Amino acid sequence: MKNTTIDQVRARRVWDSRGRPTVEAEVLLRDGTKGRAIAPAGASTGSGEALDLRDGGTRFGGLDVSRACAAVNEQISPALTGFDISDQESLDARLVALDGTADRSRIGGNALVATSMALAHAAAAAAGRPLWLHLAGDRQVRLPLPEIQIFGGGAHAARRVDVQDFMVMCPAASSFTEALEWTAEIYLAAGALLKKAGTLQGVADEGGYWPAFSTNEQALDTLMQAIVDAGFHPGTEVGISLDIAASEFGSHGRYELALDGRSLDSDAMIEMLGGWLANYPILSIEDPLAEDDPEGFKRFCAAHGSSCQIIGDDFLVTNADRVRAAAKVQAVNAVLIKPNQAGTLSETHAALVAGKAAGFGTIVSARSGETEDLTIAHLAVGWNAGQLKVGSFSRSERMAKWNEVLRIEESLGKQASFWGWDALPFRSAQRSIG
Ligand code: 2PG
Ligand code: MG
Repeated sequence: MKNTTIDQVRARRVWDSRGRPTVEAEVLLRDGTKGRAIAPAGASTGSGEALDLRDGGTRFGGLDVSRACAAVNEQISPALTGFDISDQESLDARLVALDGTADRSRIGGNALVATSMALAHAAAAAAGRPLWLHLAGDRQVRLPLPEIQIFGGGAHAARRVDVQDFMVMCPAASSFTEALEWTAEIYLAAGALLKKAGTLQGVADEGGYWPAFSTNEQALDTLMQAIVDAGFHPGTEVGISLDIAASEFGSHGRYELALDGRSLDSDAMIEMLGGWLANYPILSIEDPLAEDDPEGFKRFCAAHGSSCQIIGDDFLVTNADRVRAAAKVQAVNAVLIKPNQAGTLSETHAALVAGKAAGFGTIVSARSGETEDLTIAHLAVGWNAGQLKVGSFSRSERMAKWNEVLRIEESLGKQASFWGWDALPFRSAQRSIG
């Protein structure tokens, strides 16, 4: 008989994809079973996110995590030792109570999320199953539709262009494997176009090409050309997905587009984006307005929600209450799901469930600061989220996640099925929520 009681939780400092310190937590059970996970970190963060605990001062730009690691070793470990690993929700509730703050600033969102994910890994290991299967249980799951960055801008590329993520989605692919194959061709074609133009300058934080463009529209045109050059039909086979991350350049109803010197109010911003939606096959648009502009979100969603996925990221910060409130007033039709915005996996799952209950698209997402940690690949499949956003198609902290989903797809054999178009909320006629 296995002893699945928690013996110890310990933390160590490791380093993320931007070379910054982050927290790795390791959960040890009495029978020797282990679970391990690493906290990611955002750059374009919503003001309502769980706060990371960082040391401040001058060392590593103030980003060291010795206090967060100490919190795991000295506070979290004694609080969880002696409890059985099987009930994630009650263990997460203990973590939330131990922190005791609304913004998770005492123990730190980084300490909490690393621990919470490590608990899930330990539980799966104790059950002798991969994490995705442990989470799915008997429920049928489908492989997620990936949205994959081709150009990285905004806060991930020194604001070289205003828009943060220029991505593609391949909903007409027949499998997750095929969606990656199509994306690989498009990524290659985009690189060739930049090389020809003499503007190939390496990659941004999430592995997308550095956006050496003189307007945001030029980036869109180049993306269109890359899709065509790779041999695909824009719109029917491959669509564009944008993360505007508008909170980064907008507040109090004003939006300052640095690249072309435009200053827009909320309505002008909606009009500009509406023009893009009319001219390009954009299937999905994230944070089109700033987090403090709920009325703008509502107007945008009323105008475009029947033909485009409209995602709340900074606007909803993976918070179930905010998701329900947004659903009530139809401010978005999709929610981005980031575990470290919420703090624990149970709260993250609650936000996803609230999204599904509202008929929203649900997209499990990485952060711009990532590591080799694979947890989100398992969450996207095991929770049957429908979509997965990991960054681009280069850099191993990104490819590790895509590759993990490939392994899961292979392990499902003939039972593997791909969300494809059904993942998108405006295609709800064909969409089965589950
Ligand atoms: C986002 C993410 C990923 P960050 O805004 O969706 O692209 O960026 O982790 O910096 O918040
Ligand atoms: Mg975002």
